[in-house]
Amino acid sequence: MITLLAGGVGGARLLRGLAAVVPRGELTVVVNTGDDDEFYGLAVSPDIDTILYTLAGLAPLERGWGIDGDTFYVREELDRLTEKGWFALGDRDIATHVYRTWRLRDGATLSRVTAEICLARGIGVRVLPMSDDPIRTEVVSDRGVLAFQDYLVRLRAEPAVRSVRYRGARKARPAAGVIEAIEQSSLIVIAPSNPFVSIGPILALPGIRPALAKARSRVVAVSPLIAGRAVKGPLADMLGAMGRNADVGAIADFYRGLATRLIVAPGDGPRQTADAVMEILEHDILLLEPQRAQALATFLCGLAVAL
Ligand code: FO1
Repeated sequence: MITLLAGGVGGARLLRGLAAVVPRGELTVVVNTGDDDEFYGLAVSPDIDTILYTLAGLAPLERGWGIDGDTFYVREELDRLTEKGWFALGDRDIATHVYRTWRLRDGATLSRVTAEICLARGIGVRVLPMSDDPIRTEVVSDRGVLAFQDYLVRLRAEPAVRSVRYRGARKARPAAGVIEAIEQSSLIVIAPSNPFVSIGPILALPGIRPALAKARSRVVAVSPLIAGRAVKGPLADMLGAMGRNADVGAIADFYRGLATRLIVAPGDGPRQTADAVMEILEHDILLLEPQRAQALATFLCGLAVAL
């Protein structure tokens, strides 16, 4: 069994590669729900939907989120009824949000609704929300405390980030199966997602850090930075605003004690002597093309067997 801890687009790209090489029923993904929000009264779980659409072959390869070729007629009509929206919900994407909102209102858990969507869309990977309790990632910035999508999408990640917090995480519990997946997997992979806003919410859940620390010899992280730049998203700026260097050292520091291996891009390995706790491995980690994601997935499977 391999378990991937993932956020949005970066995690989905690696997952596409893993789903192609890991036998059906042997792959679990634990997904960040700190980005979840409500738009037009609908429950939207962007990272879960990015993962589901990617696994269902519906996601646009480059953009990563939403449904490829989707139309926006509902949104256009809504903009005539209320103030112009800033979060682009496509017509086919809205069907997911209608279904999720409807089932949650019936009392189903987010895990249950996610499993129903996987079944309906023929997805063989086990997709677990990190928690069924509400957790919201908030960005403390020079523009005040911002809800995550407000910061990332409406303000285009322009505010300077001082810190990130996870409202509700302390009293939340990991969803059923999450701790067991970490305990039972021969390899746990931390996806090349933003550590602060995509992986951080998962680590903030009670029980997750101790479970990873105990399993750390089987935990490998994939760097979300290549040559000091994020492949996608605001990570490099975030690190700068927090007074950190945007380099693999910052990533190694973030996961120290939780992972014992860090995969970095060729040439990004540290010059100084190997880190006593974290083994740095070099491999192609630019995963836009599916075959490159598959090559990294094959390398990770090799690690799983070797461990
Ligand atoms: N990201 C944007 O930059 N602009 C959008 O309008 C937008 C809409 C959207 C709708 C559904 C969805 O599942 C994701 C969406 N995203 C959009 C991406 C989303 O903000 C990020 O992918 C995650 O929250 C971060 O991983």
